[in-house]
Amino acid sequence: MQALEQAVLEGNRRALARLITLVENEDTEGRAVLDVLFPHSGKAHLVGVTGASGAGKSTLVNSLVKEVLTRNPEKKVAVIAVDPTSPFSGGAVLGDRIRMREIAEAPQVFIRSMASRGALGGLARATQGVALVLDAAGFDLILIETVGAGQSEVEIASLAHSVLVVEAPGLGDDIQAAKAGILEIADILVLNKADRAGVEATEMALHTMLSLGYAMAEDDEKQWAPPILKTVATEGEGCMRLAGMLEEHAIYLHQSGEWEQRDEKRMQHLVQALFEQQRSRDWQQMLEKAKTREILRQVTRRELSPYRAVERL
Ligand SMILES: Nc1nc2c(ncn2[C@@H]2O[C@H](COP(=O)(O)OP(=O)(O)OP(=O)(O)O)[C@@H](O)[C@H]2O)c(=O)[nH]1
Ligand SMILES: [Mg+2]
Repeated sequence: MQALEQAVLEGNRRALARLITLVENEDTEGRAVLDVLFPHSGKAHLVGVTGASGAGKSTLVNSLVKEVLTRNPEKKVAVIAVDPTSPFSGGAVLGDRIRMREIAEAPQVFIRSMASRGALGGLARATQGVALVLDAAGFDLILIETVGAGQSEVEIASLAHSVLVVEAPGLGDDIQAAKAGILEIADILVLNKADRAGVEATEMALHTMLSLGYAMAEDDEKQWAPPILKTVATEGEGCMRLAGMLEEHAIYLHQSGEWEQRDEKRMQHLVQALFEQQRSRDWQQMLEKAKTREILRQVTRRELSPYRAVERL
């Protein structure tokens, strides 16, 4: 075990991949290594990249990372591509690999795909664990790509310092009010596929929605106004500005004290998730199997309501 943590700290990629698998599987050995590595974490800039499926997130991550490395070849960058849609969508993971092939070969870049298993909460826990490992292993920038599907965007906001929301024209110019939720978590709005028809209309709609959001949240004295950046991810267009904007946001977070605030929230979120998981495990262990089965049967027979069943258990 000591060998594993040592190897990870020394930058051994195979050791890193192995540890990530252990953490993903919530293995006890992985946890023990994480205990030791944890004090080394806390330096990385965690960036969430979210948006509708097909908006161009992976392509954008590829171009953005290329740009970041051009600006600073020393930088160590990791990408976590989360696929919460389906446990069977090996295709999406493969697609990510293809979209990110240009950066995948760089020695200072590490890419990890994670498929969903079980509940969303489990995915968030695992993602946090993997991000902690990469942070402790010395990655300066960690990008977390996830499809914006309801719950997951709220979760990404709770585990990143900066959130990029990727939009594209044609996904409906009548961007419904329902979308306000995802705009709310954006620190930077990326309007990708700016080479497509209808960009202007989408840009106007986004501006309107953003200003509406601001009018409503005027009292919360937020000083960072999320900019809208147009990109053509396939050509790398606009990615230089995006890389610069991310650096600016990190500086803003440090100067305003928001970096610490977000970190605190993230740790609170993680500890709470782990606590709930543990409590549920303890509870399940305490239950007597035969009695539980009998109570469940009573619920199925409609003799007992589910609420009363929980009380009984
Ligand atoms: N025209 C144009 N096409 C783009 C642009 N960016 C990405 N695409 C294309 O859009 C398609 C989807 O891109 P992805 O990067 O896989 O999108 P994604 O958001 O990661 O998709 P999921 O991971 O499946 O949610 C691909 O065929 C890309 O080549 C762009 O700026 N302009
Ligand atoms: Mg993708």
